[in-house]
Amino acid sequence: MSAPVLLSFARDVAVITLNRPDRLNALNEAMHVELRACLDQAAAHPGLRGVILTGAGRGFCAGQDLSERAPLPAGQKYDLAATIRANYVPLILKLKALKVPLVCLVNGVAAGAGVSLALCADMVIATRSAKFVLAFARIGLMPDAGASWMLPQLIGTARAKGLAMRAEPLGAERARDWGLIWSVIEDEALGEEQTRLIDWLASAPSLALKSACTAIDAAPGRDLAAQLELEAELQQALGWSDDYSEGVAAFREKRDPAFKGQ
Ligand code: T3D
Repeated sequence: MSAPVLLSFARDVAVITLNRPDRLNALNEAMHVELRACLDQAAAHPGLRGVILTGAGRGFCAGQDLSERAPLPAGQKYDLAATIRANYVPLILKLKALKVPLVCLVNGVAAGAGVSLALCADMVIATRSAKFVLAFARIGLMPDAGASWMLPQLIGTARAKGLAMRAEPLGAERARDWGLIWSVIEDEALGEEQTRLIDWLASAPSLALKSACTAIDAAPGRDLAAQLELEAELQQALGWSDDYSEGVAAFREKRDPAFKGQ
């Protein structure tokens, strides 16, 4: 039996692949454990430059594996707060705590918590045939795993509520046009795009990219003065980085910079 999550490294970029294609990579208990372990392993990789999260097969992730939610004997109910706290909360927080850029390559349908997973990324790129389905209402639930927090910030409350209430698929192109994701690629270009992303992340100033994303993510909860202070602090750390020295030197010497992510 193959592992439910695959981890590989290329040029110090971690590629994490959800790997239960026959279930559209729906998240079961084993997959949660493995995914968290892969994220820990990636985070501990010396000189890590970025993380790419994608799925095997025709789906990205269909959210919670509903075969783990079969009806219980009369009088018994699942405690979803317990399963959310045990699995989804640590997963989302781990994804958001990465110190390098996280790019999600959505290779097919993302549904339920699969949408939340994708939206944790600093950049989301989807194939043209991919779609985003807030399927929760179809089974009598509401968006979780951070979706109710991320969606309104990305696309506004009217669209967030519409997607949550109607649970209709949102195609990749409309998702891009609404500002939910960064870009759309042709389905056939998936492999090429992954290689391009690895090359980009491996040569980018990863500290600077992540700091930009950290500041942008923090903005909604702050006033301008607090945001200016956060920018100053993050920029101070970047000013002390080797990448900044290299960037300025390369500019002055009229050459391409060779960033090391340090
Ligand atoms: O429970 C808690 O701890 C609370 C946390 C909840 C978080 C959540 O994510 S709740 C939402 C759970 N997810 C869903 O409700 C989505 C269910 N899936 C679908 O609605 C559809 O499968 C899709 C819209 C994603 C894709 O549709 P389609 O027509 O392209 O594919 P399909 O034929 O429905 O699925 C293909 C196979 O994958 C199929 O198996 P089969 O018939 O070939 O043996 C299907 O049963 C399986 N599959 C798809 N999604 C799931 C799944 N199996 C288990 N769990 C799934 N979520």
